[in-house]
Amino acid sequence: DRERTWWKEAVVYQIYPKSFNDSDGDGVGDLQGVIDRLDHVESLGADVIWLNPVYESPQADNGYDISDYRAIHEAYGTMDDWEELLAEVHDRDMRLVMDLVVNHTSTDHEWFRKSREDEDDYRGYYYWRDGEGPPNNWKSGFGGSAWEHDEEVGEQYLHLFDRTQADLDWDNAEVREDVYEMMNWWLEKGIDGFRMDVINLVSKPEGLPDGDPEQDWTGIEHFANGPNAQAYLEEMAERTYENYDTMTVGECVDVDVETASDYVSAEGPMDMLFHFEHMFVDVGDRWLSPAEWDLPDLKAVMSHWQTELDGWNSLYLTNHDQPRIVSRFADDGEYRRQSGKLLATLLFTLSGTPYVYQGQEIGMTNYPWSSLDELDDLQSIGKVEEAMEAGEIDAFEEVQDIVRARSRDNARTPMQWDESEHAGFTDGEPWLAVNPDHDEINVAAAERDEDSILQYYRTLVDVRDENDVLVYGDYQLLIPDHEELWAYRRTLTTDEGTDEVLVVLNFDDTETVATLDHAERAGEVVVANYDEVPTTDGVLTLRPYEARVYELE
Ligand code: TEU
Repeated sequence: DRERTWWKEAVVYQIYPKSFNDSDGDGVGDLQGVIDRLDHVESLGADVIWLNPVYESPQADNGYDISDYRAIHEAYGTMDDWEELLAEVHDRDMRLVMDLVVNHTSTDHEWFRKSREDEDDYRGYYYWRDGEGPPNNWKSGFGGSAWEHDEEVGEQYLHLFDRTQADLDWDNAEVREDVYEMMNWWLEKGIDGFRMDVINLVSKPEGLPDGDPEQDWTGIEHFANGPNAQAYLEEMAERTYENYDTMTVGECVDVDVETASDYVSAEGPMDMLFHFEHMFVDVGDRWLSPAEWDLPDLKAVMSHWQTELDGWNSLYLTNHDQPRIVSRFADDGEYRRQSGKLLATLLFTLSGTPYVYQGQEIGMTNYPWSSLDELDDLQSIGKVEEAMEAGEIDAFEEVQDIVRARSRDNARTPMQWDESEHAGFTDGEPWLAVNPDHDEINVAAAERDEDSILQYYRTLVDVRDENDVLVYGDYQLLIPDHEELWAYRRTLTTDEGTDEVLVVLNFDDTETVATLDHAERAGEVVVANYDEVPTTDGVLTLRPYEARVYELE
């Protein structure tokens, strides 16, 4: 599907407002803080900003628990601040994509309050079931049962996430109508699209049947991609964003490439989606069970989506729910700089739209968490507490390494702007600890260093702009079984002829030699993360975490 479209050629920068920049010293990021830093986003060459939720919320899940879809969370500012942000983004010829969280609302939302009082039939807006015990064995993604008993109502309601995030019943047409009306209210304000939170969970099967108890997220085989998911998404698209020039990206938990193709094919209801298959290569069968990953597995998973998806790919290696990539997929010590550039090269030379999460462009690293009360993330806390309650562990220390490796809080430590006390994020007390390595890893230091990861991101954005083969070209994986090297060819044939590039990435901390097809045709170096790239005679010797992109002659 090579039709030229702005969102296929865009680079998206994701901003988690709570941790991006605090303008009023309350220790929490805000909209004016985002406005103050738009020059940084623009200097990267980003075309689109995806802004995580800024709506009114009790902040149990940092804004994914919405209590008013048409108001701005007070700590983030006012609707006037939001209008100013939109205007500033558009003045820079950038676009603003808002986060849409409609699988569930906060239990503080007016709809939920009315459903508890059973006012005007709002009871049917959520999944209320009577009886003492949970009606099925479904689990919350944050640990524990997916059912919460409400003493006052004498019934229980479904929550696939936190107990303060009640699942909306999308089989109720009034729910869908209210959601579409809200979406059109935002579209009329001039937003440029939506990132749609767990949007493939909105349809639950009749009877809410028990799930396989062996699944960590018990019930997921039923509530993911449910019977009406495709139909509701198509109805939503038709009734809302398809009537505007928008970009939509749906977060789809537990989706495979076949199901994904229904959601994002040219006739599908979404432009692209976030899948999770590459986010599970280092995850065991439970959140707390670590698993070693190997490069052939990561290559196989991501290559499968490059070649088998009938539709457009999103390209992401991290976000506000994932750990920092130099810590997870490469080296955040001696080879942090080379690693950050290696992973950026992968992100910008695959087929799809690249998403850069705040801090990724300066190679931010995971935080050395050492106790549960340092954490904010409901998922990390919930999973550890669940294991303690089940008697599987006695103390945090037993799972400290896996929490350090996996906690969503790794991505939520404040953005590191400079080497000052709180990394230039706030003049107050930051809501979450600032990474101690901010004295070296920060935007100001990166700006002063022509060889920084930040400068390399800027180069990659330009390289992608100048080479359509990187956007629209076919993808062919080479040497699939190589344990250390990831090599692939991109090919684009147009009326003007055929462009081919060869990408070779060394995911190891040692020098790695390989012979591979087409290397004998390697010509000009398009971009590389080491200086003095030797010419090849078909044999490539790559230094630790070395990345090279060659034109093929
Ligand atoms: O995340 C959905 C979700 O399942 C992830 O939290 C997933 O569990 C994690 O990425 C893998 O460990 C979305 C939002 O991105 C997340 O921030 C919210 O907490 C969640 O939905 C509920 O709205």
